[in-house]
Amino acid sequence: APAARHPLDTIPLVDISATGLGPSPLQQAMELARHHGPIFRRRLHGRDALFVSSLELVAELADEERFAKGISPTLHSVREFAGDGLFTAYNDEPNWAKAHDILMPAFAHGSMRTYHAAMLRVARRVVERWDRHAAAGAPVEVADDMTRMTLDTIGLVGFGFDFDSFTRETPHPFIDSMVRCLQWSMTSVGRAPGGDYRAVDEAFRADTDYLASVVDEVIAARTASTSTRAAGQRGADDLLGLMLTARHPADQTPLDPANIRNQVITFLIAGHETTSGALSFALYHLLKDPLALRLVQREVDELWGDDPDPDPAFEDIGRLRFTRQVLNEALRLWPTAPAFTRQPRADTVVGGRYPLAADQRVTVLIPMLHRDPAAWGDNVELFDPTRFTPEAEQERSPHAYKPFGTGQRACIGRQFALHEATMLLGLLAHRYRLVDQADYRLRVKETLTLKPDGLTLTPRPRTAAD
Ligand code: MNH
Repeated sequence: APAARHPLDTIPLVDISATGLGPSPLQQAMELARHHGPIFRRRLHGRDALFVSSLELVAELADEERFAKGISPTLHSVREFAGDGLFTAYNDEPNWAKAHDILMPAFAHGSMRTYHAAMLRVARRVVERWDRHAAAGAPVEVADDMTRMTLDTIGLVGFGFDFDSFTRETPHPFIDSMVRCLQWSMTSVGRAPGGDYRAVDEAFRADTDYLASVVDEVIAARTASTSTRAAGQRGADDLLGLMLTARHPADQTPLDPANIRNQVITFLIAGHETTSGALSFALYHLLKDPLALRLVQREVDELWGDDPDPDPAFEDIGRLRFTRQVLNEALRLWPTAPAFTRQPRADTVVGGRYPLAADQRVTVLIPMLHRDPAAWGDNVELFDPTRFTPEAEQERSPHAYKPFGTGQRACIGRQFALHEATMLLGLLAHRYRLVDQADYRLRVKETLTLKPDGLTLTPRPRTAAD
């Protein structure tokens, strides 16, 4: 009798052990998807991972009755420094639901209003810095400045802690350590058997220790000041305030200290790294697409006229519809958290023919979903913000666009990121022309998240003519 077939045998299998993961595992997986189609298995040193990238399959995986978030080996390795924080918690760990319920109010729409002033204050730090570069005719390092901005924003808004990134020559040391930790996680699944990783692991431990010391500093700054803080000063109801004092409605217990530290590190990372990349890609596209920049400028000019130092109101940001479309489209082409993983709740079949066991994780390659012609037409590489007009969105499947993940475990910070990013993009476009002095060619750098590598531009003050 013929040998029994493995249930996944009908799915293409690609063994990449000879080449390894390389510096860009996500872009490597995108290439594999282009060659092998919307579902394939990747084998690396005997370990297999299953990837999908079509609207048809993702629409099934998004069904919360049949699937839930899965923790991939990569995400599992992030637990080395983020533990059972919201992003990396297993669905059935009690601390996930507890922290989710406690922290949710900080992300309700009404809360964004209370963050607006601090977000604006940090956005103005970017403007000050870019003014100095504009006066000197010097280019800015886009991703570095966006990281300064988003780190200072989550620090101030979430934790009342000022990382003060704009008075530093180089980004806060938290950034370098964090990037190395993310890189350690990204490459950990690619380890060759028998390799010697002792030095790498030792360096990693030093970085996780340093991240933990920053967490201690952030918490200590709050607990030391609580007794002396004037009544009514902000703090009690921000993220850290909720973490330290709020009790779970179900059992009236607060978060335990170990979990609080995991949440602080989670929010310091998740709260800035991907937003920084999203802004950097949006600026890349505005640099390369004068018409899009012109349309953003028309929109902000309508609101703020030619006042060089406008005072955007909270409500203004929701009115920046085209600016928001630019961000949406930037996140279509390069979703900066480029993959999420799903796991069946029970044995099932997807695509009408691929059987999946309940323990079989499936990773969605979001940039390929965002390039599926079934959802996006024939010209998928074209940057076109009009893909996100309300009419166009109405006609598209809700599963065609997933830069913030899906379901119960989707991004909690989406409105936070979009408010912060739309405001900054609007302010920058209002004030500057963008000069592509380096004739930049896009290279996408991967550190688990995505950034345009080495992007620089020279901001110039706008004149009456532009
Ligand atoms: Mn965010 C989960 C993308 C900004 C905090 N975020 C996710 C997921 C994606 C994602 C994708 C789901 C991952 C998965 O299913 O495994 N997040 C983004 C992007 C941006 C972003 C593209 C910016 C652009 N995220 C933010 C901000 C914050 C934040 C800002 C906080 C202020 N995100 C989170 C947290 C989770 C998450 C926390 C985990 C939520 C949960 O599982 O309960």
